[in-house]
Amino acid sequence: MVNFHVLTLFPEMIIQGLSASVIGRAVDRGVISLEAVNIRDYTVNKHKKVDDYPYGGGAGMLMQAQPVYDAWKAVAEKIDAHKEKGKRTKVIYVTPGGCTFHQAMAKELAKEEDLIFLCGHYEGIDERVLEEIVTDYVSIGDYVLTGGELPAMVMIDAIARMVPGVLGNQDSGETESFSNYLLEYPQYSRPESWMDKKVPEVLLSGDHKKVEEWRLEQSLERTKAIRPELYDKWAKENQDYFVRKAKKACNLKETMVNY
Ligand code: 4GX
Repeated sequence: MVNFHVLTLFPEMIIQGLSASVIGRAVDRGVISLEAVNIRDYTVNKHKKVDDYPYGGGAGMLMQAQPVYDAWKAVAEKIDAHKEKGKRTKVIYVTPGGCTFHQAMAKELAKEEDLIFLCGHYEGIDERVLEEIVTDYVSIGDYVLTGGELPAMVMIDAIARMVPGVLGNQDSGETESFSNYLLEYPQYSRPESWMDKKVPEVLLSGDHKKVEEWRLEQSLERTKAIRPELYDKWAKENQDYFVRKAKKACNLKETMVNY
């Protein structure tokens, strides 16, 4: 169970974007919860303003500290009421200036009870409130978006599917790419022939061992070509695979020690 809390100027974007399909059903079933808090609701400005010019000049506007801090405070106090004392709830600031989000991070964060995401807009947020509340600075990759909502949704989706019960079926979320450093192998469904393209023979053979071998070979081939750094990582951790393969090629028994 993870309770996701999102501090944003566009709460409807978060709710809408995560209400469909797998995540939406998980929320309905109560396996995770999702709350989007409108930062604008917390401004003390009588015109509901939440942004202002950056000191020192420069293009664009900055989100001011006050509404962000008060929105966070409201959420943090609600969390503290139902949580054991002393445990600090992580506040993830979604920013291109953070470290890059990855699968292992998703898996770790799925163990938290509550997660607060802070979505910036315009040119970012006044540094002083970030220093006060943010625990983690995280980016989804090296490109610039118009706001933090999409990155927050991306991270929530990846984290949520690692929460037990979210994927409903037997799938533990562990079997795909990245859990084992390899890219996915190609997959085929009916019909057996489509536009004169046949399903690879081995998949129709019923030989499960052969199928697994073929899939691994396909994954390795793709990973080596497209993501050589992932391939190297896998190869380093699976040296025995290459030893076994070499022995097979020489018609040697697996149990033989050398050559
Ligand atoms: N991975 N953006 C945040 C506002 C902003 C501007 C400057 C902090 C500093 C992004 C990404 C991303 C666009 C979200 C700018 N925040 N976030 N937003 N890529 O591009 O995480």
